[in-house]
Amino acid sequence: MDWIPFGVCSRRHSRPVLSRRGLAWWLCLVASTNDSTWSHCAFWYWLLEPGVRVDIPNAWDKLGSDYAVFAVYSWGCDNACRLLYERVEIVLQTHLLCPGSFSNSGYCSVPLEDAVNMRIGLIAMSGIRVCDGELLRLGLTLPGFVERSKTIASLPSLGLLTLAGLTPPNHDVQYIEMPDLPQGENIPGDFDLVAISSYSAQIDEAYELARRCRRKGIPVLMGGPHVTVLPNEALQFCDAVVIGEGEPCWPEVLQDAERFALKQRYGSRKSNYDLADSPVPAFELLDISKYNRLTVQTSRGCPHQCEFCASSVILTDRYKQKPVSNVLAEIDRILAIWKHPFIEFADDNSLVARAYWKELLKHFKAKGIRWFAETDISVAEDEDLLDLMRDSGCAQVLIGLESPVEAGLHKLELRNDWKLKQFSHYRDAIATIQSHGITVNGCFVIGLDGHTPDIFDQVFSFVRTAELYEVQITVMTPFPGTPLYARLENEGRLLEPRNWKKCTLFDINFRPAGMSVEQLHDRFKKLVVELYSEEFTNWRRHTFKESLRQRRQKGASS
Ligand code: B12
Ligand code: SF4
Repeated sequence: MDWIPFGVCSRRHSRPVLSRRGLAWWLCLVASTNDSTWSHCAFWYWLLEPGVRVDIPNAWDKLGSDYAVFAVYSWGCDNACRLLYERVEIVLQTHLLCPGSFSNSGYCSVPLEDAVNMRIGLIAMSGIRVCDGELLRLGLTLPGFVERSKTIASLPSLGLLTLAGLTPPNHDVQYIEMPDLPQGENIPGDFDLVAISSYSAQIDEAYELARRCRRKGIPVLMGGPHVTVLPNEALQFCDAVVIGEGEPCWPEVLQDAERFALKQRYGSRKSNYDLADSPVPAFELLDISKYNRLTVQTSRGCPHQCEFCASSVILTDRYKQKPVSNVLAEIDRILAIWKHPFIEFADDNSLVARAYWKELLKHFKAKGIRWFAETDISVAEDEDLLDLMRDSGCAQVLIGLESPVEAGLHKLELRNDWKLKQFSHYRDAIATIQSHGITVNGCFVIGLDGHTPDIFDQVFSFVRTAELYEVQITVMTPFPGTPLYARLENEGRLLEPRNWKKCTLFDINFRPAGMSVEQLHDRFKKLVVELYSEEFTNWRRHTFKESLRQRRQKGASS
C-alpha cells in the first residue's frame, strides 16, 4: 500500500488558502480521471471507493487535536497511486500555504489551530424591485417616496446574518450583497457553499446566481419565504432548500455540506423552533458605513390572518416572541459597532404584545437608540405604552390600515374581521399615537375586492383628514403560497400566473373586482404623484409638527 501525505490550510495567513472541504473537493477532482480506473472519489476521511482513500491515520491521537495529519491511500494499483500522487502534489502546491513535506513515505503534520472547514458565502438580494418603469422613475423623483426607498433599500438580510451568527467559528463566513458581486460569471471567494435568500420579486435573479455558482462547482443552498412555498421550483436551480425557519436545520446543513452529502430538503413550516435559542446575528460582518438602519427581530408570525399576507406567517404557523434578554443582547451587539443606531424591528406585528414591550422598552432609554416598528392599530389603546415608546426613541410606527373605506376590509382576514371592527376608530387612534410625538406611517392596499375607482380620492382624503405624517400605498399582490393567490387562481383572475417578478407590491398581476386593470394602473400612479409631491409631503410634515407644538403648548398652560 502506498500513501501520500499532505497538510491543511490555516486562516491565520492573509493569503487565501483552501478550506479543508475545498481540499477534499480538489482531491476528488484530481482523482476522478479517466486515466485511472481506481483513483477517483477520494474524499477527506470519507471512504467512498475502496481503491483510493484520504484519511486521518492514527497519528492524530499522538499529536493531539491541534494538528492534522492526512494521508491518501491507494492500494491494489500502483499506477493509480503514482497518478494520484502527482496530481495531489500540484493541488497542494497551488492551494496550500503549508503543504508539509512531500515524500513517498512518512506522515506530514501541520498546525490546525485556525483551520477553516468551509468557506461559506451568504448572498443577500438587496435593494427594491419594481417592473413598471414609470413607477420606478416616479419613485426616484418624488421626495416623499425617495426618502423611504433610500432608507429601506439599504437594509441588510437579517435572515442570513442570523444564520451567520449560528455558524461555528471553524467555518469562514462572508456576507455579500448581490449588487456588490461582479457582473458576469465570476464568483469571488472560492466558496465551498453558497447560501442565498429569496423573496419572490427577485427569485429569477437568485436562480441565475445559483446557476453561476453551480457552474463553478459550488453547491448552492436556498432559503427564505419564496422557496419555502415553492421548494420544487427552487430545486430545479439549486442543490438544496431550507423550508421555513432557517435556524433549526442550519447545523445539519453545515454538517452535510462538509461531507458532500447535502440533502435536497431541510426543515418544515411547522417547526417548533424556540426563539430563546436564537443566536445574535453576526452584525459584525457588515460594512456598517453602508447602512442607515439595522434590523432586529423580536417576534415571528402575527395574531391576525390576512388573506394576502406573505410575511413571516409563511414561515411559522404561530405567533412567537424572542425573550427580552436575547433582543437586548442583539442591540448591544449593534451598539458595539454603531454608537447611535437606528433600528427597524423586522416583526410582522411588533407591539401587539404590550406587556412584553413594556418590559423591553424599560431598557432602551439608556441605550440611546432610535427605532421604528410595524404594528397594528391597537397600539393606540395603551397610552402608557405610547409614552414609553416615545421616551425610548420610537420615531415611527407603520400600521397596516389597508383601506380608507369599510368596503375593502370585509373578509380581508381569514379568521375574523378584526380590522373592519377597528375601522371606526382609525382616525382617533392615529391622532392618539401622533399626539405622543410618534409619527404614523399608514399603509393602504389598493385594489382590494371592495374597492371601486373612488378609492384613489378616498385614500387621499383620508390621509389629509387623519393628518397622517407618512403614507404607503401598495397594489394588492398575490404572493405565492398565500390564500389570496389560491383564490384568484381559482377565480381565473391572475393576469400572469407564476410571473413572480411582479410580486413587488407595486406591479399589477390580477384582475381587480371593482375596476379595470387600466384604471388601477393609471390612477395608482396619479395617486403616487399626489401623495408624494413635495407640496403634500411638506404639508404632512408641517401639520404633524404644528399639531404637536399646539398640544404641548396647551399642556404647558393647563
Ligand atoms: C427587511 C425587509 C426588507 C429588506 C430586506 C433586506 C434583505 N436583503 O433581505 C429590504 C428593504 C431590502 C426589502 C426589500 C423588499 N421587500 Co421586504 N421585507 C422586509 C421585512 C420588513 C422584514 C424581513 C426580515 O428581516 N425578516 C426577519 C428574518 C430573520 O427572516 P427571514 O428573512 O425570512 O429569514 C428567515 C427564513 O426565511 C430563513 N431564510 C431566509 N433566507 C435564507 C437563506 C438560506 C440559505 C436559508 C438556509 C434560510 C433562509 O431563515 C431565516 C431565519 O429563520 C419583511 C416583512 C416582515 N415583517 O417580515 C418584508 C418582506 C420580506 N418584503 C417583501 C417584499 C415584497 C419586498 C420587495 C419586493 C419590495 C420591493 N418592491 O422592492 C423588496 C425585494 C427585496 C429583494 N431585493 O428581493 C415581502 C416579501 C414577500 C415574499 N414572499 O416575497 C415581505 C414579506 C413584506 C410583505 N408585506 O409582504 N425588504
Ligand atoms: S396584520 Fe399584517 S402581518 Fe398580520 S396577517 Fe395581516 S398583513 Fe400579515
